[in-house]
Amino acid sequence: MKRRLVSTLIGMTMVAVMLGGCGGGTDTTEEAADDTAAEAEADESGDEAASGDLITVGYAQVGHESDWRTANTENYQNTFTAENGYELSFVDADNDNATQIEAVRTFIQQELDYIVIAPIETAGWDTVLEEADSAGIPVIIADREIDSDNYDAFVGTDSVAEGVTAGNWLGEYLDGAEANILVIEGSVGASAALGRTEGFNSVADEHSEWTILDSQSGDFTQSGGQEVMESFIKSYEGQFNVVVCQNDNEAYGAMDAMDAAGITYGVDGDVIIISFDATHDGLQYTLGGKINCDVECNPIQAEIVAEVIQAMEAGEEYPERTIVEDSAFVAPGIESAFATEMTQEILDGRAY
Ligand code: GZL
Repeated sequence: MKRRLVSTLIGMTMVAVMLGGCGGGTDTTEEAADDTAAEAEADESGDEAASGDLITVGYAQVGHESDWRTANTENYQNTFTAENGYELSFVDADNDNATQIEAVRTFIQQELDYIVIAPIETAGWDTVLEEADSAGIPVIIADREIDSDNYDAFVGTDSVAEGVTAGNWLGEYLDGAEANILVIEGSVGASAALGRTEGFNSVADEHSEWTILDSQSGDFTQSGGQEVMESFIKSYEGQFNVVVCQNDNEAYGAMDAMDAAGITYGVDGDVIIISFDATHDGLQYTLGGKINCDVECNPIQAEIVAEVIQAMEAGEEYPERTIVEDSAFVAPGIESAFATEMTQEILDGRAY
């Protein structure tokens, strides 16, 4: 981690508890999809004087693959507004690494004040981060981690801890019973997928009565989850009793595939479903007993990124790493030391 500006809180890792700040409901997927990498969106006002007063921020977003991503995008677009003092250049990289790196290069050419990156993959960032460093533009890595340390701050969640939570809950729920597990992983090379796999497997290694039959990427999408689950059913029907989906959209696809095959799941079914993200619809399924456990990954991170930028602007100390706190939820009737029993009140109070 480089020290570009005033010294940071050395080695400081903040844990932030975000009270959901984004509105709910509207799907910005179409809007996000319109922002192709070829044209980083900038303020159309063209008013140099006005934009000169605004802090220019480039956000290179993963894509629009999931409900979580939509909530994260909406949070940034609701936070980095002109009335809040920002000019946001938002690029939806559509889950393509080269497109995302091109977007960052565009931000550098535009000499933006700050660059925020939600990296699709952990690898491949050294060169473009060196270019941002040479251009004197601070870089904040958000949501997911990267292999390089050539950036100024990180704001995101702890995916390894999320995987450990899922494993600990399963151990508590099974209480020694056998588990034959299928895993629908997230996008290949994404730290969110790598971390959840590492965390869950670290617990699975402690359970000799557990077998992970197969693990394949569903790319964090509903169609990917359905395709992988259909393939798993062909290979393992009747052999599995747990499906771990590394995000809610994959879980929806897996449920569709199991419905089509007449396989029951959830608290009253033959198959336990564990999911990640705890988005609104995921928690709706959890409340309905279709998802047994949904481990939260909080997408409401833009306000924290804005606080880091404000500290940089003021030449003040800022945290090198801020881990956004997560929780976990289980279906009604399940008692757990690792997760909260879902209620309608909790669902109604969620910001995403
Ligand atoms: C997690 C985030 C993941 C979500 C998915 O931090 O990067 O990407 O779990 C999203 O829903 O697609």
